[in-house]
Amino acid sequence: MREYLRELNFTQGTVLQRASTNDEYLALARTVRHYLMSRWMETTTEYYRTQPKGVAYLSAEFLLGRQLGNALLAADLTDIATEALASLGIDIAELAEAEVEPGLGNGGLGRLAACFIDSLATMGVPAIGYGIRYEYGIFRQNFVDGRQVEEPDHWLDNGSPWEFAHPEHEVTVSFGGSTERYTDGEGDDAVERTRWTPGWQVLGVPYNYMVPGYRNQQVNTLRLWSARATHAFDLKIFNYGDYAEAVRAQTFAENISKVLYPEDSTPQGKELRLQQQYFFVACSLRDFIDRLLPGGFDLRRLPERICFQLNDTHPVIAIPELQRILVDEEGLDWDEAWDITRRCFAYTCHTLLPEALEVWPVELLGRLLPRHLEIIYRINDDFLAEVRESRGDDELLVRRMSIIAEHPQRAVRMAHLATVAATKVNGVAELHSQLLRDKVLADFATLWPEKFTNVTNGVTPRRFVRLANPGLSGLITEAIGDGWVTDLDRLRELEPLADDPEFRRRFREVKSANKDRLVELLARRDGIDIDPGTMLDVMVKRLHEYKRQTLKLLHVITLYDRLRSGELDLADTVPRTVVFGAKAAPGYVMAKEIIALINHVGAVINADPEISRVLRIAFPANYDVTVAETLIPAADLSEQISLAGKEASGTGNMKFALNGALTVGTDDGANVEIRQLVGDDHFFLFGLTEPEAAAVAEGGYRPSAYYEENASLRRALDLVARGEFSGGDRSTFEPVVSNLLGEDRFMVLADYQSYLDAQERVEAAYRDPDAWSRSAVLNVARTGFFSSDRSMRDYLDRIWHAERLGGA
Ligand code: GPW
Repeated sequence: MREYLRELNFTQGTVLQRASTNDEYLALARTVRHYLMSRWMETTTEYYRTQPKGVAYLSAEFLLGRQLGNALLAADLTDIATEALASLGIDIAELAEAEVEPGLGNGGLGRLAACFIDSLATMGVPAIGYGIRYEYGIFRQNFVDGRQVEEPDHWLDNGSPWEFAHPEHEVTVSFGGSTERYTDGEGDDAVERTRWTPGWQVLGVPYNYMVPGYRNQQVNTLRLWSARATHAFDLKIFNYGDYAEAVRAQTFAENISKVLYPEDSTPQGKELRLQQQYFFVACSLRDFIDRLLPGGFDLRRLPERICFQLNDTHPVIAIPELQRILVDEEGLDWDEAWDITRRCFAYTCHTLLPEALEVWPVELLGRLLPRHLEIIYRINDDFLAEVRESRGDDELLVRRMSIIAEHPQRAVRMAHLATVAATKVNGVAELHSQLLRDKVLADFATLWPEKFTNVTNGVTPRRFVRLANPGLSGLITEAIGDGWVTDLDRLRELEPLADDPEFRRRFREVKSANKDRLVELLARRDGIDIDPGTMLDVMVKRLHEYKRQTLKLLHVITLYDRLRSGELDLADTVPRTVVFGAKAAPGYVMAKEIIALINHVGAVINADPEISRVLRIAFPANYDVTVAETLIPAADLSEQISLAGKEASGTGNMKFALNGALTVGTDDGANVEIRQLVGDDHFFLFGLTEPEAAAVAEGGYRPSAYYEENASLRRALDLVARGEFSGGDRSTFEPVVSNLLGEDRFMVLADYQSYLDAQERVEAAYRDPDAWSRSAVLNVARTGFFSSDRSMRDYLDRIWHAERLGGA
């Protein structure tokens, strides 16, 4: 309290009576931060002193979510702070609302990185996260006439109390220019070397963020890089007197960390994006070598000290960068350097969609990073020689495996580069890893079977259960103690309580209170009115055709159609609120059409005085981590309905199950493992399996056949086509309809009937609240496996072999 007032007065420069909510937030944030500071410094010095083997998680995205609640929780200060502020007449919840979440990621991939660094800190693993401090995070979504409009996310407007700039640790990063061969040394000692003369440079300034472990004295670091113009640029201002030109140059440099690319699973081959990628990995490698290793460290021993984990291909340019450092700067010979480089990297693949695999045109890469392109060519030559040696002269095979694609243009396949170099390659769920081995990277898996492994994703129970669902957390702790927060397998101990009527009643009470919280949030934030007495059926994730939001929508339209025609009795229908949350990549036209369609269908249904009593759509704009934290704990039904074989894992699916929602889902990604753990009776499975879907595709999929044969599907699609949801205008949603009827790449129509059947089972089950809550409790009890702590143990055992210091 004294500390808080001091911050308010001396740092924030205000007094209690005049402080704004933002002042109050900043003062509390600084108080907590101050409290964690000594742990942070101790953790850092301990790592430096003991030089254990650690992990550097390289990720272009860290979707952190708000920091205050998590920091208070980790420090065990929540109650103290709440009471102290209350005695000053301040509501801590209101104050926490002032924090703008750092949205430095797009979705699943970025949020996974945030969960992983939380677990690493909690488990006492020597780890550092490296990424980019985007000035603008993921755009803010608004709806205008139901259509998505993007607004910039200037999350740093009020300053962030969580970051610590370290301009004294700046790193210089080079781009462009040319390379030349030269002879180093004389006579017998003479060796041929390469010199890279860059065309331009920028500075990377690191910003450190605390990553507090849960109540364990451990605070790890997330280090995000911000681009600045070099001092040389500054000097030129004075030397040439061309002030405007120099400032322009500055802006040019700073553009690199200006904005997060908002494409998810569909990379944009933009030059600036490649600049971002190289910028942050070059800074990170330099930083690790120069600042985290002792002076004079022999880089031949680098693999004993670090594993660089590559979060998808975005940081893969780090591979030729390390090779360049070892060969060009350290003077190691190629083979020795390559052996070291390979042992320092591991690669996680997060997709199965071919269009999500990054490729960089040789022309672009060679212009931006000429030396790296040469190194990639050499890596490829050596690799293809190895392939020919072990597999004979199979030119088709060689072409398939080459790091360089020849068509449609010469380009570097980053996933191939990563796979060739990495010690281990992992997928993010059992099915996904299997499909990587069998399909996407099959040739590589044949060559190096032992390189491939799986680590099923996980989510942090601290944020997504303990913080987001205090009601459920209290109930669990009362039943089995609080050990589950860092040992989520202990949720198993709840299993017997699923048969305890009193426990189930209290579980329902919690769910109902969570729904009330959501109702309040949606009313206040979006002016959306929903009834907490209805089943909450939730589909939240990025808008992507493979995730099949349209399948959910066709179900809703069918319900609407049947209610309207009287085929379904209003009085005998389980009332539902279908909640959508989804951002579309700004350039993804079809995704944006689907958003508009959802909103238009919602407008029609919600305006119907009769039908809206039992069926409503709620689509709050700008779904983010903060909304997720209120939404997920309130959900009854979790929609995980991607076409089998397309969703690598999913992590929302885990968050819902852990918060006691039942899943309606396909046999895809981690759904498979969720269903195995919770049991068939407590999971609503539907749809084609991956082999079935592959067979259908093979045999020539004809979506129109389903349309012709299924009357209810036909009626739903016809309603859209006839303009029922677009004021009679048939052209508005024609592209969506004709895409489904013509191509339907993700087999929405093929799975429609199966999905409808599953939803009938959902409805039947929901009519028995006691049986439903028994299933819900069992979902919680049996999904402790999906803690990201367990994911980290798997990475440690299978990939990193790093040491754990203290920790839980
Ligand atoms: F395409 N994921 C994501 F693999 O959120 F790069 N963004 C992406 O750009 C990619 C994957 C990429 C997601 C997967 O779609 C999801 O299934 C998975 O749970 C998540 O990454 C974390 O592994």
